[in-house]
Amino acid sequence: MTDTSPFYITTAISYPNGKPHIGHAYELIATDAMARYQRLDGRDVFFLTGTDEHGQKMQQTARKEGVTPQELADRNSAEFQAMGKLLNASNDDFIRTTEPRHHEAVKVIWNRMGDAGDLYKDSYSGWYSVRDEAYYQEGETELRADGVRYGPQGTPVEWVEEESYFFKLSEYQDKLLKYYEENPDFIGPAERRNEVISFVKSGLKDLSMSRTTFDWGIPVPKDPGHVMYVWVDALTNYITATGYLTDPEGPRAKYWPADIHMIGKDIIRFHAVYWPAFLMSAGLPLPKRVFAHGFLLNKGEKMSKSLGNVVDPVNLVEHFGLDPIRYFFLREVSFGQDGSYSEEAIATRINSDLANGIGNLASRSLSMIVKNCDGKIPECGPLSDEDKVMLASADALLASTRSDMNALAIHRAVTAIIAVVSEADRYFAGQEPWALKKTNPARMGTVLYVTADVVRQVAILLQPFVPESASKLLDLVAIPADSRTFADLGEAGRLVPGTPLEAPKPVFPRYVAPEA
Ligand code: ME8
Repeated sequence: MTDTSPFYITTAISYPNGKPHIGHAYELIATDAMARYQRLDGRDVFFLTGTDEHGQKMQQTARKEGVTPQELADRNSAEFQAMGKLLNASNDDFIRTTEPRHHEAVKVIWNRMGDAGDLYKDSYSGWYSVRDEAYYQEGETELRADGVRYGPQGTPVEWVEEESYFFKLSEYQDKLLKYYEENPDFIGPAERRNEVISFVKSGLKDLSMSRTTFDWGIPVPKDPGHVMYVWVDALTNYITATGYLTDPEGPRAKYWPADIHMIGKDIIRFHAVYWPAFLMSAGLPLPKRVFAHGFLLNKGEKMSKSLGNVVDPVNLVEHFGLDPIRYFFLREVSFGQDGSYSEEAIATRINSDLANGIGNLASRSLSMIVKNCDGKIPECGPLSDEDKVMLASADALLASTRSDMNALAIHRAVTAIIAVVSEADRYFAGQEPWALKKTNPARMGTVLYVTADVVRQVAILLQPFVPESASKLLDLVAIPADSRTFADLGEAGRLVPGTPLEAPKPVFPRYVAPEA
């Protein structure tokens, strides 16, 4: 039975204080692959991404650039949306936290926390990192030789003293620990789960929820001298877009709670501590899973707008092509761990797995069909043991990739698919269909049929990762648009003998480095 239930997946919403970098692209590509996988597997998917437009960092950057925060947000949010198009992201919505729908939802959640008795006014004094938009305990900071105090992520902190609303986070310590205990999959991967549990066990202080020393944010209801702390507003985006709070009878309310919040490891505390506590306070269902991917390292160094070592995803895509880049990051980086990349590594991957792998298998087998089988998918004769083993490997991919994807081991799913391509290469070489042409043409037809069906299944399964190229592969084997879902894998959708094929065009060209 196909599972057609709702599946809601989100990326973090990015700060549009600069253009998107490759870290943002990576998160979007990985989340897109998961969303596409679930859609092809029958789920009713809602996939959300967007921009996080309020807060002190936005206000400071805008001032430096001599524009208003809204102008800065408009300009760079457009860049993030353009990046989504460039990356072929299949998000169903793009949320901006400056939109009226978001202001409305944030007020509802704030009032619910207030009604629960969890908000009170006091004054805050402590350390704040504008770059992280985070409060830190003194013990988490460090005064370095340069005379500057830094927070745990290596960003400078400043002393803040102001009137503020507080959230009674301290009262949620035990509730959160109990929740983590009862829901072992709530936080992943395991390193992040351990990190969060030890942070919560070390003791939670009440959280400052509003700021009074600047005004670029959502005003606190009935106390407009305060704007909400940007993370209160930012986290709520996930629920805003479903209309769960503001349009409970609407078509998207069914998507809350989210199945997966996909984020980077630097923002796990906000998603796995503050967010569930806010939701508990507001009496709302909690997301099922928060999964933190690692950081992409540029020559071993963390990239960030503030460090200025940002790699522009547009350049990378223009240089290597979109699907090769998507493939590289999804295959090369163990999802959940940090990943390093270089032009050489990208080139090697493209050539070994795509050009020499699936590209070559498809072109060799399909051009033999076009030349030797009257341009039509051949009849499949009686299956030998080798044929059966080959088809069984391809048929088994749905179950194995489904379990890898559910475990967020994206790289393992991709690896398993490409392993079947290698197996098919060995099968094809071992069966020598070119030699059978004269001696046993019917047997040649069967070998080509089996190989082409492996190409079909591999192409169906590659759609989440390299959507455009996989679709070209499926065109080569003449699979109609309505027979490309996971329900068509295995026996159900076997190639139909007699279907005409055209001479295959190359789908994955070899990467040749431009002359220096
Ligand atoms: O944190 N490699 O926004 P952001 C991989 N607005 N991922 C990276 C990365 C890198 N080098 N650099 C950043 C924010 N990311 C908040 C989120 S959500 C309610 C609010 C990831 O623009 C980062 O971990 O700084 C985060 O998941 C996303 O990019 C946006 O980062």
